[in-house]
Order: sequence, then structure tokens, then C-alpha cells
Amino acid sequence: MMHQQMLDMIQQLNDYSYAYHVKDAPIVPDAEYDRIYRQLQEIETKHPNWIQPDSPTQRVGEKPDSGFANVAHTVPMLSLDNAFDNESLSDFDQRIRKLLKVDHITYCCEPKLDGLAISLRYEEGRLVRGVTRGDGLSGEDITSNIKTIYSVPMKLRTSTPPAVLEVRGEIYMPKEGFEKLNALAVEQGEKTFVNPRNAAAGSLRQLDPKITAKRPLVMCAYSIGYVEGWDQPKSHYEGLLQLSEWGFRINDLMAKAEGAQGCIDYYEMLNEKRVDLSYDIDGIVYKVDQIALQNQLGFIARAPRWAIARKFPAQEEMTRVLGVDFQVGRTGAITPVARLEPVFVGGVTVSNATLHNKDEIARLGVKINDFVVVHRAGDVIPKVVQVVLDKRPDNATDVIFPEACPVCGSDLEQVEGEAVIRCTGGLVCGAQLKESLKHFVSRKAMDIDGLGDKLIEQLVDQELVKTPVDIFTLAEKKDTLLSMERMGQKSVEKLLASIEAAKNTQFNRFIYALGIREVGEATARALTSYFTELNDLMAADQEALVEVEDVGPIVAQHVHVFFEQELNRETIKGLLEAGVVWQKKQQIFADELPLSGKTYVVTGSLTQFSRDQVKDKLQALGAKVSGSVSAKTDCLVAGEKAGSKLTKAQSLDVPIIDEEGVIALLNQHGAI
Ligand code: I6G
Repeated sequence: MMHQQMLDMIQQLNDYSYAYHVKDAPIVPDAEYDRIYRQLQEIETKHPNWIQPDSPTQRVGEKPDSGFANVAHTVPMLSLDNAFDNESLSDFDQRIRKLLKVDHITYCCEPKLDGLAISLRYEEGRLVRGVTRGDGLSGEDITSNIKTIYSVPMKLRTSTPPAVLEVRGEIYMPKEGFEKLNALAVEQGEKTFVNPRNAAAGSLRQLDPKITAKRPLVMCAYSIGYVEGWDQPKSHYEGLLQLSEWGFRINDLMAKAEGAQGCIDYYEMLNEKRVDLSYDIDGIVYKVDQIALQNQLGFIARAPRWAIARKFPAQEEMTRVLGVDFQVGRTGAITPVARLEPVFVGGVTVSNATLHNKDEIARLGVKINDFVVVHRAGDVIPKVVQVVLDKRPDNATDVIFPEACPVCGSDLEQVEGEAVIRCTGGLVCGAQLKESLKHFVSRKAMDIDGLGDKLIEQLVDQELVKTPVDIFTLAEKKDTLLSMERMGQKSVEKLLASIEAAKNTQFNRFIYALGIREVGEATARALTSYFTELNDLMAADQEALVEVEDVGPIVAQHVHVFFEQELNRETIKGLLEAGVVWQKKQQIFADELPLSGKTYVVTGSLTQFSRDQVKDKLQALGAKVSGSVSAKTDCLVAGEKAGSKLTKAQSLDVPIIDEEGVIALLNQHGAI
């Protein structure tokens, strides 16, 4: 093996790693990377004197001898002023325009990642040091840990690097990695982290880089801190593009905005996307884009005058647990829910938060009257994430999990290996029946308008509805309906009309409506495009079911067990006898359809059709509709305000069509 060949392998591995960790666009399967990595390891074992500092094998080194040394920053790492509303943002813009005596400013906007700030020093293009922010003037030298993060370039991707470059950025843990890390900790009986930020901080503080290397950390660059031997571009935006060219990850939502209004529009846009992002953000950083103007503005105290952080409402707050209720869900799962002293968190007032299950109560060690940290992000159900033990009052009392179903009194069961405890009552349990019916009539299922939660609860409580079939015989009980609370002639007629209309449904909606465990909308679609006949689906054994795309053994088992139950078979028969029908797809072999073998993703808002309608129609033409963009996506349908999926499709060169384009496509194939 020639020395040069080894250098080529390093280059190749670093290119693959850059594509995967920085560009989110892998160019080879993991196995291929691993194969070359192992070859490289072998060569390095044979020729230790050939080892290069930028070899990927050098990312994980030994523990630093004497902990983390304190190092002064070449240029202080500043903090940022905060703005909590649009008004202070406009004041900021006005202040700057006045100081600069101009009437318009272009800003560079970036999401403010919820992680830890870091400064990386490169000399002649090689990473020499990574230092935490510390107190802003000096921080800890955590180079050995920083090197384990694949999105940190060991060497800049240029043959003419600046003599010295200090890059500032944020190290964070994406949400998915955080969930996996915590799941593993639970499995191994270890302590979990409260949020991704704490997990990132805890991971960087590890003295052993081998541990840090196992943590899914990412680094995203946000500015150039110091440079020698290179003329900086004229704008912050261009500076970041240069960092991207040199191999750093920069945020793909970074954008320029014009004036205060542009900044406010960017805030609105990002606030909407916030919950769908793969990482936590706590705000937006706005910077005057022109470096010359930044220099004119300078600093006050320890913050630049040319930047401001607009904060989002906090997603975590402290409050007190007043009590714990036990709710019974559609599948009988008993969920403990903490009743809270109302608290404003994530933009709304929250008075209930989930405690998930019995194990979670034990893990948190929560007691009634405890002070707890509540987390609420987007529309996700608020959850208790931590007990504030320092504030535990004397009257804190244990939470007692019920011995029997709190609604119907049936026995509870816990499947081995599962955390969930379930009521065994099935549809005999009023709570399960109510939840099943709510699901059955919901928009993506049978779509029965006018049959809201309150009405379902009344119908079940008055024993007018005992199974989903009874919904279709409500027309015979019109007088009883009329005698019910808030049910006038008009609303009863409207309800009966929508029940009648709902009889005409689609096979996938019908299967989804049945509420089979773990069969969501997408799985129902997959099952019904594979088994086009209900009888075939009902008769399928597990072996046949796992043939369906995205159906694994667990889902297959749930489906098989569901259709085996006599009660479920009777309900299905009853629904069909009551007149539920769907149009049978013509028996066309799947691979003969015009969009067979193609994968589509639909995103953004559409005006003429709903996203679901477009998905249905694409599927009817044989396409597979996926929820996320990858290199395997054949086409992205992007409506208005399409966000990260659009950016990702652009970066992967996935063909993109707009609403007009998809309508033309559907028309061309006679789907509309
Ligand atoms: O803490 C920070 C996060 C993100 C920053 C920052 C940033 O830009 C996107 N920018 C500056 C200038 C500072 N802190 C001081």
C-alpha cells in the first residue's frame, strides 16, 4: 500500500463524512464508509508513522492529562441583547438607523440554536483548539471532545486557508439523538437528561472523549471571531457562505431580511416552523449584515450594538402539581396526568401535563404538591420533565397508581417488556369506547362532521351508541337526538346528513378508522394499496402482512390479532351492512400505474386541494407518498410557505413542482 493511496482514502472518507454530517446528503451507504475506515485503520496499524492529524481515526483520542485547561479567547465571546416582542425589535432597528444616519438596514437572520457556544481555532487550515464560551473572556479547552464531532472539520476544505481563523458556533444535540440517548439511559437504568441542551452540555463536559464520541452532537457555525491572513467579505452573510465552503455546517434557514418588518416576518415564519425543526431553538439572532456598519456601531458593555436575539416564549417553566388523574385512552392505556397550578409556557396557559406511565412517575420521583418543570413545544402535549427537589414541600405525598380501571373497574394488564398498563375492558369500558368513537369519526378517518367529543360522550353515557355501527342507526333515534342538550332540528338534520354522506368512504380511511393499534394514516394507506380487498386483508397472516412496505412484525401482529377478534369482525360486518362502502380500485397491478415506483413528498399550503387530497390522488396513480425528503425522493410538491423540506429538496437536487404543477400532473393522468 502506497502512502499516497492512504492519503486518498483519508480524503475520500472526509468527503463522505462532510456530505453526511454537514450537507445532510450522504453519497455512499454507511457500510461503504465503514469498509474504507477499517482498511485505513489496518494501514495505520502497520505504519503508525504515516498517521495524519486529519485522519478520521484521530477524532477519538485519549483523556487530557489534567482535565480541561483554561484558555483566554483571542477576541472575547460576547453575549447578545434580548428582545421579547416586536416592539423592542423595531426599537432596535430605529436605534441603529439613527446612529448610522440611514433609513434602511439589511439584516442577516439566523435561528438561535439551544446549545453551547464554542470557539474553534484553525492554524494554516488545521484545527488546533476548541474552547467553550466560559465567562466570555476565557473558557475551557475541550479540543479532545470537539474533535469527536464529525461536523467539525479537522482541516479546512481549501488549499489556501487563512493563517489563523477562529470560528464561533453552537454545539447542540438534535431532538432525535436526544430521544434515543435518553431511551438508552432508561433501558440501562441510568439518569436521563432533561432537555437536549443539558445533554449537549453534559456530553461536552465528559473527561473521556470516547464517551463524547458516542453522543450525537452537531456543530453549526454562526460567525468568524478572528482571522489573520485573509480579507473578510463585506457582509456577515457572505462570511457564513465562505465558512460553508470551508467545510462548516451553517444553518440552512439563514436569510437576509429588509428592515424591522422583514425581521418580524422572519420571526413569524420561524415561529411556525419551530416545532417541526429537528433541533431546539430559543430565538432568532438578527445582525446588521454589512461588516462596515457593524464596525461603525461597535459594542456596549459585553454585547455588540449591531445584533439582537429575539426570544421565543420559554418552553419550560416551573409550577406545582396539585394532583394526578388517570385517563384511559382508545387502546385502554392508562395515562397518569398531572393537574397543575396554571402556568404560562410555550405561549399558552397549561393546567395539565402528561406523566406518560407508571415507570415515568417512578423515574421522575414525582409526588403530589411537588414543584416540577413543565415542557411544552408547539402543539405537543405538555409533559413534566423534572422534579425540583430543592423545593419539595413537607406535604408532598406519593402518587398511587390505580389497581383497577378507574372508569370501568376492569382488571389492568401490563405486557412484559412494555411500560404501558392497560384496561382489559375493551369496548365495554366507556372511556375506550368514547376514544375509539372519537377516532372513528375524526377528519382523517370517517370524517363525520357534527359528531364532536361532547356529543359522543353524551351518546355513550346515555347508551345510545355502544359500537361504531350504532352511529349509522342514529337516524332511527331522531327524537332522542332532538331531546339532547344543544341539539336543535337543524343540527340533528345536519348530523344525520353527514353520517349518511360518510357511508361513502375510501378503503384506507375505513381501515384507519378501525383504530388498530399502531396503524396510523400512512400504514392504513400502505395496507390498502397492497391488499385491495378487505377480505384479503382480514385473512392475511403475519407473514403476508410484513410484505407490505413499512409494516414490521409488531404492526403485522397488531393487524392480525385485530382481525382475528370476533367482536371486531362483527363490527366490520355491521358497518358494511349499515351501508358503508368504498369504491373498489380497478384491479391494476401496482407496477402498471403511471406513478408506480415513484416517491412523492407533499409540503407547504395548497389552495385548491388539501394536502391529504393530493396525497390520495398521487397514491391512486401508484406513487408512494413519504413524509420526509431524502435522496430517494423523486419529486417534492411544494405549496406556499414550504419550509425545511423545500430547502432539503433543493440541496439534494430533487425535482420540485408547485401546486399548479401537481394539478397538471394529476390532470394529465385523469386523476382530477
Ligand atoms: O450566542 C449566539 C448564538 C448565535 C451568538 C450569536 C449567534 O449568531 C447566530 N452571534 C453573536 C454575535 C453572539 N452570540 C455574540
